Parts: sequence; structure tokens; C-alpha cells
Amino acid sequence: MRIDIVTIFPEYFGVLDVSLLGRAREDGILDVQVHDLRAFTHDRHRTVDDKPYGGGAGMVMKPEPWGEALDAILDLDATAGEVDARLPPRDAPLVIFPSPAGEVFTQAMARELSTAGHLVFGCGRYEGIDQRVFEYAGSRASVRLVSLGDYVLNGGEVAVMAMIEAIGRLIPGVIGNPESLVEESHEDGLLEYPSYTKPAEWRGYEVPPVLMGGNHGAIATWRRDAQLERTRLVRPDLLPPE
Ligand code: 6GU
Repeated sequence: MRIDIVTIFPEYFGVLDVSLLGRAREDGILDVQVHDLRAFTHDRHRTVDDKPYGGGAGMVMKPEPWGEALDAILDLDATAGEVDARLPPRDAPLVIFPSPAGEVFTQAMARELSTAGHLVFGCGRYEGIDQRVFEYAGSRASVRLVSLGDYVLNGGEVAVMAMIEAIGRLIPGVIGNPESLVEESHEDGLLEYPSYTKPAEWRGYEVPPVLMGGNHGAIATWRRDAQLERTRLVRPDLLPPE
């Protein structure tokens, strides 16, 4: 998968070089390119924002640098086949703008996006990006506004890091043991069951005996019950209506 990120804070994404996703990049499974939005400005101050038309607090990101950044990234898709005829044509890109006004990011969305060939993330700052940028992007690619949840971040960078981690670990070959992916919170619509390892007793706390008894049917039942109980207590909204 190819991922392009447009941001005024490229340093935020240095973390992508380490850990699991760093390995995937070394292995060629993930190709992540970070672009500094200011590289697409032409004035001495490398201006990316201005006052909102109509007045109001805060600053709005100007459309011109965004247009140039999107063109540079999306033109690469269009010409990939011409530059090297041996390369397959690139998949249709999907442009994602992190925004508290977007649809909520879920495990199901992470799964869907993990099958994409090319994702472009546009990180807004200040009070947002000039609305025409979304319309222009929509004329060249599929566009989605995506939110992490009902709270406000200062910009899209941290949200994009979270999305890339959630998506990246679902790409085949990124996680060593794919089975570890199926039995976790949200994959089956419930929260994960609690886990235990040795020692059997620690500081007076004991491991539930059923987990040490070797009865796989009983263990599966205990885990399912624990999932349901946990979900009922913490996230009843995830359960089907009775
Ligand atoms: Cl994706 N962006 C920003 N700026 N704030 C958020 C968010 C995204 N998701 C939740 N809050």
C-alpha cells in the first residue's frame, strides 16, 4: 500500500519509522511518503492560512498550497503506468481528511481501508481547510472526512497516526501472527476478554481456574461470557437491542 500524508508538521510522522510499521516499510509492504504543505507555497513566509471570509475566530488553510500538493500526489497515480510500463496502473486513490466533522472511524472502516492501494491523508490545522479544497479533491479522487470520535484535536496529525496504525496492522504481512488479529476488541463487535499469563497466583490475585483446566469448550464459554459482561458494563451501545 502507498500512503501519502500532507501536513505542516512532517516531524509528527517520524514515529512511523519504528516498530511494526517501520518493519513493514523496510519490507516494502508499506510505502509512506510525508509531504510538507509549505513546500507548495511560493511566498517568502510560506503562508498556508488566512482570515476567514465572513469573519470569525481562527484562521483557515488557504486552498492554493493544498491544490498543488494534491496535484503532485495524484498526478503520480495518473502517470505511474507511463513512467515505467512494467508497473501495473495504480489503484484509484482515496483521499481522507481527518476532521471532527467527519464520519466516525471504526474497526470496520480500518478493515475496508486496509485493502486500498493508495491512501492520501490531508492534515488540516487551524479552524479548517477552505471548503473548495474538498470539492476539488472530490473531482480527482474519492474523498472521505473521517473523525476519531466526539472530541476536538488541534489538527489531523495525531488522528492520522492512529488511523495508519489501525489500518497498517491489518495489511497482510505486517503482523507476524494474523490469528492474533481475530480475537481482539471490536473485531466481532464486542470488547476483548481479559487475558492472563504465569504465575497462576500473583500478589494474592488468582487466574480464573477454568483457564488452567484445559477444557477448551469451557474456556470458550468463559471468554464469551466475559466479553458480553464487559461490553454490557462499559459499552452497552455496542450490543444489539434486546
Ligand atoms: Cl480526525 N481531527 C481533529 N482535528 N479533531 C478530531 C478528530 C480529527 N477526531 C476527533 N477529533
